[in-house]
Amino acid sequence: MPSPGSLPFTPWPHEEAERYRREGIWAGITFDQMLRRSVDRHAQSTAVVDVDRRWSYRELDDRVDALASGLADLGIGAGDRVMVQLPNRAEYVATVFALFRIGALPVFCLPAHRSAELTALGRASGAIAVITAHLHERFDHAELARSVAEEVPALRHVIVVPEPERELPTGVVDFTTLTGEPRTRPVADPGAVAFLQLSGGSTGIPKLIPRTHDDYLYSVVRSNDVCGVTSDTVYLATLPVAHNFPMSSPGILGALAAGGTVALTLSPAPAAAFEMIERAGVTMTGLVPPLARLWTETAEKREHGFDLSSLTTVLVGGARCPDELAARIEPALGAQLQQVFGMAEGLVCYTRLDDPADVVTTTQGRPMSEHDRVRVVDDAGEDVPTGTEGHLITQGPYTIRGYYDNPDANARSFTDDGWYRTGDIVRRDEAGNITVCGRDVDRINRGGEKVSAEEVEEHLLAHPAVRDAVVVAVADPYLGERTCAFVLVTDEAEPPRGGQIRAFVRGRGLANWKIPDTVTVLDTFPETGVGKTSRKELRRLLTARG
Ligand code: OOB
Repeated sequence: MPSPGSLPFTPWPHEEAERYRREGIWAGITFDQMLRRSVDRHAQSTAVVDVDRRWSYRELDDRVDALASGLADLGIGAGDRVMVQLPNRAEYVATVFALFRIGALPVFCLPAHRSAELTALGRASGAIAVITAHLHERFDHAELARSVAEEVPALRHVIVVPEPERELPTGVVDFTTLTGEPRTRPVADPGAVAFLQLSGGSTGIPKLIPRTHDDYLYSVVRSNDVCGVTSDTVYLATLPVAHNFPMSSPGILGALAAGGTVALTLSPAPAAAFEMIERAGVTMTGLVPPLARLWTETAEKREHGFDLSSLTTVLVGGARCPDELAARIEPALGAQLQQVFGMAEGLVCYTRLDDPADVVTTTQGRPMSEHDRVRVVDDAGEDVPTGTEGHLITQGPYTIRGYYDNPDANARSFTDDGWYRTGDIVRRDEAGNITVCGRDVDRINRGGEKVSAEEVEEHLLAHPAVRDAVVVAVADPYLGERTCAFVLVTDEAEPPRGGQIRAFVRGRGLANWKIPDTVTVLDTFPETGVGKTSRKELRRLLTARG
């Protein structure tokens, strides 16, 4: 088992790291220390509210302590990786901080992940445990985790948050039995990796993102400044909370760092989320554009019957927010819009609270830190003039220098001198505001959830009758983009239909959002001049078919 210091990750160059420390950009504390500070200052304030619980900072801290001891008694310790697949409930917060307290690294999984993703994540991270809920949205996650553990020998512990009145399957650890007396523990190195986050749009081998306490806490504290987060903030985690956006932009970690309150909703639909806004006095939340549209349309009808007057700020990001929608959000929800353009690898841009309306509704903002370095370059890597589209590359105090244990991905995604290639095509104006125009990688952005064309193509090709497959994005009025697959099939008496191939892909245990929205069987693929399948041509073809 590698010690935290020997995890396969690429640190910042020594001199740069020294500067970040010297200038206090990296505060030199861990997430555990951050929580303890908030507990000291705000012991009686509400830290966490979910559908049926309300914990003060003191209660949260006690639960974290007890759970940390229970996890340690199982043999989980510093440097161990633990997959966390929990929905938006209070246990999520306790679990993540208990893992931080013992120096173990959460590996952030999403409730929508299924066997294909969890198995790949388990293997790539070398996780020794998985913590999941028993049932979520009628799906049995305990059974899923158990079957994944059979495939991944290193996964020794399956820990499950039970459901009232439901028996847990055998062979799993009941989360509620993990408890023990508080202990004195060594403090982790703030420069060490705190957790592994999943990159949007990974290939079959997931790209894991190692974030250190120092770098991530900086991104959280900067986000708090830019978004005006204080101890009065009540942040509602509407999106699946393991995503980088609701976690840290400014997210639940921002609220906890400031001594504010984290509210969690299991469902992002207006009925559940609006109820929570009224009940917890939510002041801030983060939404992807399709949800922002749903909330806006619901609020515009003025029939929902909830009091949303506590809401002051709505962050929208994860995918391009259409200008037309951006202009409707403030009047409908009575809260200021902040666009956020970020990535789990690091860089986060925000529109500012005092920006003019046209900047807020038509751009995705500018980098949150003066220490972020961004360049917009052409195909040859030369900087393009202001206002011209180009590839966005970036570097800075909270943008990673390499993926976890993945030299191939590093060679593709980072320049030789350590700039992260975001894959985004952008335009920058005189004031530095960035507008996202497109992307140069085969990634579909399905309403904020990323789909790697290559990953889905691999699953399609596993079908015995599929000889070739191409997955492309097609514009969708609600999601922004949806996923369309084109396949060539072998000569058979009864070739499979698109629907059957979709069912096959689903059966391989893929998260729902990655199942192609349509699968079209073609006789041949259109070809480019050099005989290579042209994704552009396929996209045009599908669009022409309507
Ligand atoms: C967020 O993080 P990821 O890692 O799931 O996805 C990053 C990618 C970006 O490279 C870009 O392609 C796209 O998502 N994206 C946007 C966007 N925000 C993200 N594209 C257009 N407009 C936007 N506003 O998605 C993420 C991480 C932190 C905060 C917010 C979002």
